[in-house]
Amino acid sequence: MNALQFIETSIEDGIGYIFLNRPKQLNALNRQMVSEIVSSMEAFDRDSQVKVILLTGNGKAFSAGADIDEMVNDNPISMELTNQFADWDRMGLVKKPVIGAVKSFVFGGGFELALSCDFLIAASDTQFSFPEVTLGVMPGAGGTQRLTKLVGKTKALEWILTAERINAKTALQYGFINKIVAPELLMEETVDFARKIAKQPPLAVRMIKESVNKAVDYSLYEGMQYERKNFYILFASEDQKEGMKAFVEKRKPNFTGE
Ligand code: CO8
Repeated sequence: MNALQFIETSIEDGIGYIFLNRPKQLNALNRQMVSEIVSSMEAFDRDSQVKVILLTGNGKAFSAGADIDEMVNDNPISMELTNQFADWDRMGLVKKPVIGAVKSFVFGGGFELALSCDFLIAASDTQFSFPEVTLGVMPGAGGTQRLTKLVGKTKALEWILTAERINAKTALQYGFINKIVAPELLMEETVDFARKIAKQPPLAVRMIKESVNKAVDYSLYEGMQYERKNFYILFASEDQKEGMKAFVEKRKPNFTGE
């Protein structure tokens, strides 16, 4: 991995940590930072030590969105030529579960980054918002699509057009976060949650994530076919043999990830 300028990473106990690290700018996302996030996720995806990826922000906020200073002079041609959302597409291909621990401001591109996670644990002070409309633009990294698929058109359109701040309680009520925790317990609770997933057999976790994600894009019939193939594939794994043998022998399974 190249030297990282805008994030910090570490690995501990099966969890690959990514910390957004521009706290003075409330972790506003510049292009280099997004590229570092995605490259680190991909490196964790290839690293057998890592079972789960945990993404959070250093300092007060998760992220106040795309770096407006960097975007102010953008034009359509430069954005097309740099293919600036290619990194975001790669993020969607990460196979291991990604858990976001969010707090305070989760705005704009920061909200889109959060919605790219598979799970969100939110501190009770979290505020989600898409303020893009107030800047004369709109969400561009999946916000109009992901939020709408998660909460339906009625609320997504209202929230994106009004730039209203959504608190953690409302987010939980609409089902786009998993859990609300006290701000001082955010990391502890998220690590506990991550450990529950990290101890499961990795191949089954991978196939389950892939299959559930297909439910968002595929018809029920296509999704069922996809699920079935993944179900069959798991019977080629050592962990399936071990998991079922352990059940029959009334002992705890020892999963190896193979
Ligand atoms: N970009 C650049 N700098 C920022 C951003 C940002 N999005 N947000 C905060 N900062 C900077 C501030 O300029 C300030 O810097 P300085 O100390 O040098 O003046 C510092 O962070 C602290 O911010 P504030 O003093 O404003 O802190 P407050 O607590 O008063 O306010 C707010 C916090 C309400 C979050 C406020 O900073 C704010 O409104 N920020 C902008 C939020 C916003 O509009 N976000 C959306 C950006 S557009 C977008 O995300 C489009 C996504 C498209 C695709 C994604 C590609 C990555």
